Amino acid sequence: MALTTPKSERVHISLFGRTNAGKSSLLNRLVGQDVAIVSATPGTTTDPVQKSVEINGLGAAIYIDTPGLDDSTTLGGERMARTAKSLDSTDIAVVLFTDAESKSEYSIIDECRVREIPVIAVVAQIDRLDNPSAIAQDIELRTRLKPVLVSSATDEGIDSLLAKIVATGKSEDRLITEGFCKAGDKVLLVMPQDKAAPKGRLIQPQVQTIRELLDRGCIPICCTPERMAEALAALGKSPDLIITDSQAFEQVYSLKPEDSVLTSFSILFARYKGDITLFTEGVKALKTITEESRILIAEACTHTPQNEDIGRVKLPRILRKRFGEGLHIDIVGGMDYPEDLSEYDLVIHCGACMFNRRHVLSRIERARKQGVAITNYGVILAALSGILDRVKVE
Ligand SMILES: Nc1nc2c(ncn2[C@@H]2O[C@H](COP(=O)(O)OP(=O)(O)OP(=O)(O)O)[C@@H](O)[C@H]2O)c(=O)[nH]1
Ligand SMILES: [Mg+2]
Repeated sequence: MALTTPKSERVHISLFGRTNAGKSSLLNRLVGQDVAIVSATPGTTTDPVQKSVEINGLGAAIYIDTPGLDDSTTLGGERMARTAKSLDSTDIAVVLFTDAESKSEYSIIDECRVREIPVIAVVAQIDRLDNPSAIAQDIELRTRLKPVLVSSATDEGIDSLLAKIVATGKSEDRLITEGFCKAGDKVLLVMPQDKAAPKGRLIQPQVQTIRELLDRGCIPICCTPERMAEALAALGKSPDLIITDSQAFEQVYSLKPEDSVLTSFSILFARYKGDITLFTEGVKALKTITEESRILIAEACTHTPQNEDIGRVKLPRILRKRFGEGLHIDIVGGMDYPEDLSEYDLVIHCGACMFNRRHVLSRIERARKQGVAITNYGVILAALSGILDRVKVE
């Protein structure tokens, strides 16, 4: 099972530090395998190395070994730009020190603080340092972080580091249905299985939601829109919560018992994967959009466009119909999300099933900093079809 956890659902743990700090050696010790090349030559790791793992007590994670920072360049240069890109999706940053004086480790920690990424400081290679405790004290004075002392040669401290990773990861845990239901609640999931649905399986958001409801002690009941009336009758009482696919919204809304709370998978996932407050705020930009406006549609993946592709076909069609054929719409895919968003009046991001939450938040933050409204597919489609005002959003 573990191998099938998508990368986007794995806790991203990145190792940062100067060249030769021992990042690749530490990665190998943490995963118990030689996955990264280790050598005494500084600059051995030139591209991030990733290793998916199952961490006891935390679950599915991915370690990312990054190219070493170089003190002469501090926060400049191409290496640093790549490191910053790694930070975009980092959930936990493990920063390796071998002394307390070099600047680049502190720069990384500062950057993590700006981005609100939890940091674990590590004094590495303690088997060959003169006074690792003194180094740790200095680092603690400067950063208020208590470093873990480790050696990849003797394995000292590796278990403490793992324990800290687990504790940090757990505190970052999020729920899809947080605040929408509690243990014992009956939750009706309305999931159309039409020809657009993949054969023989449920899509990831549905699977994840059902699993979470089971874990939370709720009672999930599934049906297609056609069987919703029967499902309600079989239940005997109103479900506490109904979660529907947006496609079936009108039908579900018309059948919904008055005392059931209603939401949609796309709202729950916009919240889980992004910032629902900013996304709902972002759709207000629709009020000021005109044919002269510029809109950016950003997709996480670079898939081959399909017929009824939401980002490339459906959304531009709806927007042009509403605001005029001359509406300027740029579409970018994968990592081509522009640094400068200031020319846009609205950014519409995809549901980001390929990205982890941190990555989406990095993109949201970029828009927010530049004063550009941002929303996502699910929220804008819900707004355009009048769903947004009729569901529980937060
Ligand atoms: N004695 C000792 N040597 C270590 C330890 N960790 C790493 N080394 C050695 O230090 C050198 C650099 O280790 P790497 O793990 O390649 O360092 P890195 O941070 O990945 O370096 P770059 O990829 O160049 O950025 C190698 O010769 C390792 O064998 C340690 O804990 N103890
Ligand atoms: Mg390396």
